[in-house]
Amino acid sequence: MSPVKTSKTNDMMVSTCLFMTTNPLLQRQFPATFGVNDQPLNPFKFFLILVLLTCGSHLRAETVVWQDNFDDGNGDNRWFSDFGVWQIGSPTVGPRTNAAGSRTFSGSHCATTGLNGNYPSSQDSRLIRIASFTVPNANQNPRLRFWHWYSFAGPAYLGLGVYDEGSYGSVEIKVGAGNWQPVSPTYVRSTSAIWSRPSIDLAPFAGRSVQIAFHFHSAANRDVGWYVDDVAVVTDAPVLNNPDGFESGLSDWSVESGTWEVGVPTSGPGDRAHGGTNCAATVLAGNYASSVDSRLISPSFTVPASNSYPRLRFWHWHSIECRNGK
Ligand SMILES: [Ca+2]
Ligand SMILES: [Ca+2]
Repeated sequence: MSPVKTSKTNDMMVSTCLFMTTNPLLQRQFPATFGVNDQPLNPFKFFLILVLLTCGSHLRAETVVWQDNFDDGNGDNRWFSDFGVWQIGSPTVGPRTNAAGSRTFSGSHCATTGLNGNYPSSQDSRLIRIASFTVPNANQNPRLRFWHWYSFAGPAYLGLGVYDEGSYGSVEIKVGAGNWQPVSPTYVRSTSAIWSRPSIDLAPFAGRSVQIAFHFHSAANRDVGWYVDDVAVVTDAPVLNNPDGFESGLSDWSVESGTWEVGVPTSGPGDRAHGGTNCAATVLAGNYASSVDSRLISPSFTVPASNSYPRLRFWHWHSIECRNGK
């Protein structure tokens, strides 16, 4: 039931120093992903999927189509909950307080499955943005971005070797009067008690009038739940800074399912980054949680021609506990 589920001696940090080549020939375009997987009951798994990059400027490429930080106190006029649970306001439980003393990502308000305590059992409810919007053209790279923090209860044992499904959440989209469909991973367990920022590609819905929702589900067990803030639809091609030492923050990188954050580390390799003051880490201040599985995902970039020897280089430090503590 604790919102913080840290365990073991776990940490990983990446302070990148990414090479650059400038061959203009376009080869392939795809994101680099940095993954961490720690599941105590499974064999140790840790992987990095590393690819290549071209040059980029030190910018974040975001033109905001619309955004909502919930801080004006009128969020209930823009969002509604189809079957309860969701609230917009100033939480008294959940994430640790920010610099302004609020348990939000920004300002004093966010949306959550419970401002003052754990969510109830056996719920299924969406937080729905009332206004529909037309998704920009695919060549504008439309994407949904938001900050969230979650701690969902795991399955409950029902006896005779049977467990219920536990709690989870996902982002959904509805085209016109169609059915809701998921556009995010299914979020389970926790973000390791940190706020993280996904990026959800909306290009498949370009030109369509859509609504978005945050869909929450609980079974028997309860927990503090899901907190969402700074929801935005943005356009413009994501920029990969090269090299990226994360001194400008997350920039156009995104986090798949929590745990990864960018900033000044206060735990890990001598409590500092390899270069500058910032790095990317599986929790900047302390251990990552149990049973998380999440990628730190780069902006898309174009891989230079093979005759220019494109390669990815980075500095990293890791301390990852695997099965049986080995
Ligand atoms: Ca806010
Ligand atoms: Ca750095």
